[in-house]
Order: sequence, then C-alpha cells, then structure tokens
Amino acid sequence: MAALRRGAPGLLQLTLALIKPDAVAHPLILEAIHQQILSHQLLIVRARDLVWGREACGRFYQEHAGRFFYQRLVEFMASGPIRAYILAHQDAVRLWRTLMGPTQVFRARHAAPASIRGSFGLTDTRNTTHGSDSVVAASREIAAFFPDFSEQRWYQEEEPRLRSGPVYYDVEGGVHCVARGEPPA
Ligand code: FUP
Repeated sequence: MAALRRGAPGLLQLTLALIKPDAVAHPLILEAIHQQILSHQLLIVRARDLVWGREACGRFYQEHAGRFFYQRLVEFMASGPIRAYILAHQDAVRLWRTLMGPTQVFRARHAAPASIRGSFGLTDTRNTTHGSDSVVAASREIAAFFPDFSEQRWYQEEEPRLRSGPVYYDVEGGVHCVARGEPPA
C-alpha cells in the first residue's frame, strides 16, 4: 500500500477546522467565517454540522485534562451545534491557524484584530474556531470527526484532481468539486 503522501511538498495538505458553538449560534458570524475560508483559497473537502457529545469532546481535548479551563471547555463545546470542515490547501494547517489568530481573545484583538478570533472571539474559551496544529494532529482530528473519510484514498483519488483543478465551490453540496466542463450556473 502506498504510504500517505501528506507531508510531500506541492501536495495539498489537510487540516480540521471547527466552528465553535458561540459562532454557529450567530448565522452572520458563521457565514462570515465560511466566506473567509472560501476567499483564502482553502478547499472544502468535507463539511458537517453536529452537536458534539461530552465524552468525545473530553477525549478530543485530552491533552488539556487537568488544566483550569478543561471542564469549562468541554461543557462549552458540547453546549450547542458546531460545524466541522476538512480543509485542503498546500499550507492548510498554517494558513487556517493564521486566519483564526491567537488562542486568547485579548491577544487576538491586539495582535491580529482582523483575524477570526480578533473579530468575533468572546473569551479565551468561546473563541469561535479550532484548527489542527500539525499534519499529524490533523489526521487524528479528521478521523475523529469524519470516521468514514479515508485520507489514504483521498490522496490517491481526489487530491491529484483537486490540485490540478479547475475547481468550483458547490453551494448545494457544501464542498469544492472538480469542474468537468461548465460548472453549474
Ligand atoms: P488553539 O490550538 O489555538 O485552539 O489553543 P490550545 O490548544 O492552547 O487551546 C485549546 C482550547 O482550549 C482553546 F481553543 C480554548 C481553550 N482554552 C481556554 O478555554 N482557556 C485558555 O486559557 C486557553 C485555552
């Protein structure tokens, strides 16, 4: 079986992006974040809306277990609908984290006021978005939210076509597709 090619230069890289309950609760903020994704040439590979269970949420943030904000974070993330995206770009992990801005909202407002967290973040916990911090974390996190998604198969079948394009955003399907002939009007 071919090895995963996710680290190879030039290939599309994948990352997991989450839109947190504070942002999903406000349709205009949710839409503004969605538009940021589209306007920065991040490709939407998969997307789903869900309410996260406390247990799965606790496992996801296991590295923070024991920290003062852990319980609050888990309660918050399970408190309402969230949106999960698999995003692709040659520099997806770094690009999405740059668009999000710093974790702490006071820092985001000061250092990156136009970032997503700088614009819409409410507190250090209710900070609008999550993004994987490495390609290894991205693989693990994508598997947690999209258990039917095979990264291996995506690199074999979809990545070469998306990379060579042309692609368009299919509003109805909520994902980017490879254009065959004319994209739908
Ligand atoms: P990030 O990768 O930017 O999401 O930051 P971290 O992994 O350090 O933190 C994960 C989440 O923990 C943050 F998104 C929100 C929460 N958190 C707090 O609630 N309070 C803090 O002081 C720091 C993080």
